[in-house]
Amino acid sequence: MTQHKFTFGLWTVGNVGRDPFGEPVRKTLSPVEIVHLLAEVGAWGVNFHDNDLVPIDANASQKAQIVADFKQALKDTGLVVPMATTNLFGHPAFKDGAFTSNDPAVRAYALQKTMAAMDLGAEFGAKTYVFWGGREGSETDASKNLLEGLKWFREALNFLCEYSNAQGYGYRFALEAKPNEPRGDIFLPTTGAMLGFIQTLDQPEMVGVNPEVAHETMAGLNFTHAVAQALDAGKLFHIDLNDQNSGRYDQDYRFGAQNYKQSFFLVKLLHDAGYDGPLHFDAHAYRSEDLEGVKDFARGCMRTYQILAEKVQRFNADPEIQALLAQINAPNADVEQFRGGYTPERAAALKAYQFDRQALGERGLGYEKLDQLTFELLMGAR
Ligand code: GCO
Ligand code: MN
Ligand code: MN
Ligand code: MN
Repeated sequence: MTQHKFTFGLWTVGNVGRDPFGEPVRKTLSPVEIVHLLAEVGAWGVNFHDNDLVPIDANASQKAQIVADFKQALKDTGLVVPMATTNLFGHPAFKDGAFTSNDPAVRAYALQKTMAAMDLGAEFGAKTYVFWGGREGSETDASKNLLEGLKWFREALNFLCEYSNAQGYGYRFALEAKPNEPRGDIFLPTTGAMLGFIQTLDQPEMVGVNPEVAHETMAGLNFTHAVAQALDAGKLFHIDLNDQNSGRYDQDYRFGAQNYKQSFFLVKLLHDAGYDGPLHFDAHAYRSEDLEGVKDFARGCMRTYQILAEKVQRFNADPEIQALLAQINAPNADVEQFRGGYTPERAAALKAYQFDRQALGERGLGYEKLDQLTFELLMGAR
């Protein structure tokens, strides 16, 4: 298991199955119990929001005890804490946002709470700090000056980058987009929107993205394409894996539970690009499950990833598939002269060249065959 850096949040395997229509179906596990559960199923690391570990109303001595117990559990199991984050959505104070709340006191409190949560994460050696703005958004745009909201969010991130550097924490920030839920509309709703926004920050090199399968899928987008753009920009700092059907509520299914083929293309992209950061499962067990079912859920996420990673190796080594790909991507000596950057000579030669448009349009591409071979490989039929 440890060849992949599989991680879970305290809030994922610790999910008690509460939903808008029903009460918890599972007992609350302590952070220490969760660390032991994750060690038992073979995970590499554990992540947390400040208040997953230390309740929002804990006093100093309670906090010290919780931190000491958690450190001991990590020591006993060998689990690491690669990522930390802030709960800026649970408390009613954040009902209209945190860094983008219209209330300047809420914005200041969000900054204070995040600095304290960064201190906590750093104590455990976390190097990635995630920002998921679950409440940064609106139901009615009558309530918001959207340009002010973006400005406030930018100011907060600039402030916190400086804070991280001043403390010597060495954090890299990872911004996580989501289109909606819990707000009607969340600001910067897609990974692409985040990538654009990052370039407007004071220290863009410190800030990347934490894309999540479910979030792009909820927006009806192709998640793998979003991850490709993040990789291309050198901004894939972290990733949240789960599964989701388009057009539904935020389902947080076990990785690969619904869309096997798309999950395969995602694993293939990560593998082929050499991504070696944490693989974080931001999902939870079905509400039908007890504690054993939670372990089945966690093992299932990791095993599915490994099975798909093995399928990627088969795909990359499959002679028929590779021959087809080689044919699809065959070089064309006639147009080789047009590749590369602009020169006046190249532009003039290209303008004068005669293309056989008819032949270009008639050429069959073989994607049907390629797709069927992919399906058969995934189904174990080849
Ligand atoms: C969600 C989000 C969260 C964040 C988490 C870490 O849909 O609720 O994905 O789980 O990932 O808050 O920032
Ligand atoms: Mn999510
Ligand atoms: Mn969710
Ligand atoms: Mn997430």
